[in-house]
Amino acid sequence: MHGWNGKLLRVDLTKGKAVPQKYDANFAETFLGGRGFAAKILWDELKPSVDPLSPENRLIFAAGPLTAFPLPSSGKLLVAAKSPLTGGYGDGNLGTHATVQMRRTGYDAIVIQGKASKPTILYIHDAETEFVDARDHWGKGSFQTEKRLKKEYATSVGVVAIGQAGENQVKFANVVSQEGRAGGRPGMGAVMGSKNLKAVVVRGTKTIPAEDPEAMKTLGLEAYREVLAKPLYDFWKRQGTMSVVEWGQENGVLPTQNFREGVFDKASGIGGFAMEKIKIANRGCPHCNMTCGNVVEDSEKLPSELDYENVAMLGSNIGLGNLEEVATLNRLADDYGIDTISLGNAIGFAMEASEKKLIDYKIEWGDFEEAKALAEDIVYKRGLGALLAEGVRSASETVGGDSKKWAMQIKGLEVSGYNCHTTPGMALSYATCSIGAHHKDAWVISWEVSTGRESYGEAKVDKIIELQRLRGGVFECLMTCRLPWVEVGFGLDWYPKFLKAATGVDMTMNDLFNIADRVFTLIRAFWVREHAAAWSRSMDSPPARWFDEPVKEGPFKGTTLDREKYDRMLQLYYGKRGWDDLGIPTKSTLVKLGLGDVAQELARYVRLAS
Ligand code: PTT
Ligand code: SF4
Repeated sequence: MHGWNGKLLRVDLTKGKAVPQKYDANFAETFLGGRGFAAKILWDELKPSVDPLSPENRLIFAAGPLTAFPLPSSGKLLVAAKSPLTGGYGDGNLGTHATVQMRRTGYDAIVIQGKASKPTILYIHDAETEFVDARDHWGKGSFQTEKRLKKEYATSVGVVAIGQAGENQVKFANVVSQEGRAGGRPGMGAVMGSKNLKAVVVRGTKTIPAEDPEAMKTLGLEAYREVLAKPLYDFWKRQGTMSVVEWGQENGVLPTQNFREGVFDKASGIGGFAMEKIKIANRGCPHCNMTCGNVVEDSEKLPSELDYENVAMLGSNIGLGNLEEVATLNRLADDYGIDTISLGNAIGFAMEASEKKLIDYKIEWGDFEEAKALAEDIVYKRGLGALLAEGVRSASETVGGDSKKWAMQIKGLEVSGYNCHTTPGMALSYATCSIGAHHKDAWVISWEVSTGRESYGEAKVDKIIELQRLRGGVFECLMTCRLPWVEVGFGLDWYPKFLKAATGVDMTMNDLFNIADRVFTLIRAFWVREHAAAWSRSMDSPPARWFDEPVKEGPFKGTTLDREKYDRMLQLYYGKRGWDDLGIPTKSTLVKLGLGDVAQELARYVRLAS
């Protein structure tokens, strides 16, 4: 096999054992890599209802067949597990040298089970794996951990680590690398912490085998040149994702005060142009020539790397209009290893609950010092922080009142940075995303805003499915960054060519879409199996706030989503996906996608329509 190394590393932390496991070309071509591999392994190996924080859960780091080749933005790593926040499939994607090093060891993925008896670091160097005592690192932030490990092993090693939030098993702790890359929103850091695994350090010296190394080289050079020549390149390098703040404000979708508004009166103070004034460096992921990490100096004079989501959720969503202060919250989140999106939701939820006097705790919109203190309480699970560390769905059950309506989550995952009072397509995209309310699978909102936000029609449903195939499928399985395509218009036609040069396998875009559908449907089956007893259409329902409480400010004042129209749109979506009225894949859909064995297993838990 070429392109794929054809090998995974299986690690059992309880036994202190690591063994290589081969996989064949059929597995590779059926599931491709990254998310495809993770979904298949989790489906096959986890008994339903297994506690996500128990040793039985699998923590998977996976690359794809294009990862780490000298191709645009190929330095991405998927981290996946059953989520402790949602009880369903969970994953995230981060740019890190660890993925490059892992591929050079000869492994395409590391699958970790069990629990170490004491804090441990996994050190993988080529064919060797060592289990290193990490008691010295426990209790430290992810930045310090990575710095020390690089000093101990070599500056060239790749490191992924958890901070204190992962150690304390905060349900939305994530995994961090390179002091500013973080992934695994639905609690992948908590799963790592539950296994007593502080960090994975990787060093590889092998060459990743390509089917046609010459073609790979030529294609890579041409592709990098094309990225550089794109008209949008210069502005992208200046602002990266930060320009979305101004765009969100203009279009009334910037999450503000726990998503009750879509405009923020201090938006210009936290946008891309404000960021440019305090930018001190640009950082990024390996193999990327359009790096987008905007490093600024925060209010404590320390570097912090900003992206749109971080700023929207820790800025406008909590009423904070000072970018240096937002940057401090963001830097702390990276160091603690906690997801900024869920953190911004949790703090916004607390601010609203405090305002409505539903909790005996005082925290006002925009109060930076209180927000910082609460963030720390969440990480260390103190007082109100302990409640919020379970996520807003769980917190709303204790807080009571009408807080369930404005606990901004779907399937337990907090909503990412777009207010959807006026954008039904984005609401449906959140509702049907494979991990809960995240924009990664289908960021349909920009298309929706420019083509007619008021529509609940078929064209929108088709667009969502097309994006889910591309973003949630092709990119998450090939495991390269999607932003060259999304942000500067790098052509999609490059990817089958890259795949052919890397693996020798000819796949058209349609073949890739077929794999994407297989993986997406398998993940859906995983969710249904886990939640079989309680499964209903309400699993795919956005928060009540967007239907029941009109926005009071901005260009769309007085607007809400329409429940009946949303429901019809959801039905249309189910039909196009080949799912039944409850959103469960039918037997024929599963069989058509080569998932006949999944159909048999799923039928043990729910009634499958034929
Ligand atoms: C992603 C989510 C996002 S989406 C952002 S900013 W974005 C937040 N980033 C966080 C962060 O930073 N620190 C932190 N403590 N928590 C954070 N939570 C949020 O997590 C990221 C980029 C970005 S920036 C995006 S959109 C793209 N995402 C890609 C993807 O998902 N797949 C893919 N093939 N390519 C992608 N390219 C882009 O990568 P999750 P990164 Mg991220 C610091 O993690 O769980 O997937 O959620 O990894 O290396 O920082 O790159 O406006
Ligand atoms: Fe990383 Fe940004 Fe480059 Fe994507 S575009 S690989 S997120 S630096």
